[in-house]
Amino acid sequence: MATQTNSELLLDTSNSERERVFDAFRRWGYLAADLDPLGFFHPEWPADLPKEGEFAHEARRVYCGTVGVEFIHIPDAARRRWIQERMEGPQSAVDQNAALDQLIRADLFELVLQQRYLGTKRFSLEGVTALVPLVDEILETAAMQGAIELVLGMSHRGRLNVIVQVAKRAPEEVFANFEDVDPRSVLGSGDVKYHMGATGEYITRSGAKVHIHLVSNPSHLEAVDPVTVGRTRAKQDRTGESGQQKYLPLLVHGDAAFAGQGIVAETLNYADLRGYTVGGTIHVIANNLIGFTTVPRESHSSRFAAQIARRQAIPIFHVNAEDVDAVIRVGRMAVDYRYKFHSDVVIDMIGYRRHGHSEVDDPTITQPLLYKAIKEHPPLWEIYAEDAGIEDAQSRVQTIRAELENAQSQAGYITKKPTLRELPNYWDGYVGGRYKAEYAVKTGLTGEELAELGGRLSTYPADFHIHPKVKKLLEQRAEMGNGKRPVDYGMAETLAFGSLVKAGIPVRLSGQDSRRGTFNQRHSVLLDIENEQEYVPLQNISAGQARCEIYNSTLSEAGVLGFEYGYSRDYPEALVLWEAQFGDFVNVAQAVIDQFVSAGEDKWNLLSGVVLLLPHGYEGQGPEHSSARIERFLQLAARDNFQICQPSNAAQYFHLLRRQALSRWRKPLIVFTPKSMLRHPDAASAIDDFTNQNFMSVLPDKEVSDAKRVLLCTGKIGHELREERKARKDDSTAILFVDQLYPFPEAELTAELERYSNARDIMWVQEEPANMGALFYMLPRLRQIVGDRPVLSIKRSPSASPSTGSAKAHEMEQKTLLSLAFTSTE
Ligand SMILES: Cc1ncc(C[n+]2csc(CCOP(=O)(O)OP(=O)(O)O)c2C)c(N)n1
Ligand SMILES: [Mg+2]
Repeated sequence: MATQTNSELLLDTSNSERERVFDAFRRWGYLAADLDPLGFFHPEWPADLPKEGEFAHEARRVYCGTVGVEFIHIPDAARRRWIQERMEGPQSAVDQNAALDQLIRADLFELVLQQRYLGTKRFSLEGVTALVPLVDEILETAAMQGAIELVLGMSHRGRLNVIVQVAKRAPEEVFANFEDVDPRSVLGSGDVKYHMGATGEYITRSGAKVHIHLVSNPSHLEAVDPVTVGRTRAKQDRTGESGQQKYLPLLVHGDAAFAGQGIVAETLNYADLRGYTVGGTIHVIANNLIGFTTVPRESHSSRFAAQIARRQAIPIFHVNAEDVDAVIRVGRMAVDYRYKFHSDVVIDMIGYRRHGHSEVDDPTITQPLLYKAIKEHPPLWEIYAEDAGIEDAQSRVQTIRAELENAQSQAGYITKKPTLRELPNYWDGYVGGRYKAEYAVKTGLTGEELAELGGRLSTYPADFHIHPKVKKLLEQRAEMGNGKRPVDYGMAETLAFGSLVKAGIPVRLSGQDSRRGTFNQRHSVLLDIENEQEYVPLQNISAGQARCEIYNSTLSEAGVLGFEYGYSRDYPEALVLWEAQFGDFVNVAQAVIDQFVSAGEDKWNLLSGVVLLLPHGYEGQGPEHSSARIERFLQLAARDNFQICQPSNAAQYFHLLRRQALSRWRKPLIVFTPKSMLRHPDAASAIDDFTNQNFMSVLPDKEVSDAKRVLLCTGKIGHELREERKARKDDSTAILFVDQLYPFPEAELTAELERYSNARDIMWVQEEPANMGALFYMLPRLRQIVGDRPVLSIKRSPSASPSTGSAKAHEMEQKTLLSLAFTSTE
């Protein structure tokens, strides 16, 4: 009977009363479960649940005990049946001795920190210390399923405890961080101790090793989620078919953050998608029923913080954090479920928070009654020892305490601040830090290579029914490849990708509508118009080529960029790109940019070569389709933390992409990409430009050698300036494109400006308003280069919004800009 599904149950009229009653409990029992150790979160008894009767008692024991499971919303009957059998069948054994030791260790670790470093923030785990036996069980079960690494993303709560109890780092290392033994080594950089990543080795009871990788985490709650999943995916991809089995991601969330942060929904949403799946993530909400000073009724409209996960067809296990055996069994079930169905699982473990949000807060001001109850509540290990009938708990406490105190007294002798982290060896050979000339690489290809690639990239199987528009595009690309037609950006990009995968360098690009390309420019995946079969020329270049994967992403910026950043962290050999639909939407991913892309190396010494493709340019499409916010990236730029470029023609784009993949200098690359210029003849390049040059940070002006005026600019406006110059029959104005804004190409610019030592007017021209664009960044730098010559600027008036909404107003403004660039003298 227990193996029947609900739909079967509905059809089976002879079905017993028992099943009818059980079914009600399977559906609604979680609402009446006993989940809060302190009893503030009251069970609700839905009207449809019978209270009395033999079956009701039996069903109530299973579904309204200290575990409440939401699973009836899962449409797949096999999955529901699996959970039902595990819940209703015999319960597996728990090693209570081991669990007690873990609880004592977790509690005492916090206690020693509390006593020795009073008034320092540590974000104690006390109240949800069952997290330690839970993660322990997750590791034990995962190891049995074949896991070799747990990729763990978590925020502040209990992180230090997890580093010691789970990642098995020596407690003295964590204590040493409290001593702050070597502040000089991190002046102006580094991060607080409860954000640092850690690696370690967990050894299971049967002696198997599981590597622990705790991902470095910013304060921005949940921002680490997509990064952790992306990192896991990269590790899985490197491994091949058994990747999902070997690498298991675990995300530990706070209750308030899980309910409140949209990036959680973004990350859950791509769990089953081809480009993003990791075969299931385990989510644990370390639910202390509070977020700083905010209680659940102020924090989410739903009864449970986990509600957001209900839109997925995944189970949610609510469990009382003080029934440690139940917590352990739920952990076991969750991992088995993940491995069986390759699905995400949520464990909502409900406890409390022993102290204030951090240990310097007094929670009795905001939650006086709750904290009165907490004060009187014994630590979990005491309750557990008593329930389990383990009598030597006190002597275990003394032994463990002595051990920790000894470790603490050693901490001062650790003279170098521990990093708690080792780099995986696939990072060997890649470097960060400041740029050095020796990192330069040759990026051109021979004419034969280009012709061959061009051929491959513009052909498809003979029986493939191609769309007539795509056919035409491919015919044009074939002509571009053999020099009969100038090469446009779309072809330049595919040549760059094709040449890289041919050389064994994987390429992964994702973004909204990126397979076709927002501007109809990419067409990386060809579709047969009769059967929708796919053909990807980039995957059909040569036998031993690397993977080329181009995915349409979900409609997400932060979640997807976080994923790609994470991917780049564990795949330095690959070219990993995220494309914004329009560059304007990049600000939805601002937290990921600020916290990881820009600051990751500074804070954690972690490198990434992720590429951001951000369509940029003022083309009369309104305030949200004009600007990728060049100014924001320039403001973040320091100590060569990333590269900011705007390639002004197709060949420049080609060389830039290849440079990024081929150089051993691993830095994020921000590329402002074209829109209308994608097919503009002025931005197309001769095939020769793909052979005999590299990326140039400054494009010289080949037409004007003796100039009275030098216009400096970046991107589309430069081409418009050239047109304007032609229209004016002007032969005394030179136009220089600055294609690399950062690191600042001082030597190249100096050389170019020296060629025009007679020029009186040096002008920075931009289409962005005065408070945006590269103006604030370029002016002081240009002034330094030109010495006593004045540097002027042409730009739109300051504006609160990037552009006008009127296409006509835009055109008038643009005309004025172009005209002023040639006439203004002030
Ligand atoms: C995006 C973001 N907003 C606000 C904060 C400030 N903040 C830090 S912890 C916290 C409360 C978190 O509550 P919860 O998620 O329940 O975790 P807990 O501290 O209770 O474990 C807040 C608001 C932050 N770190 N990140
Ligand atoms: Mg909380």
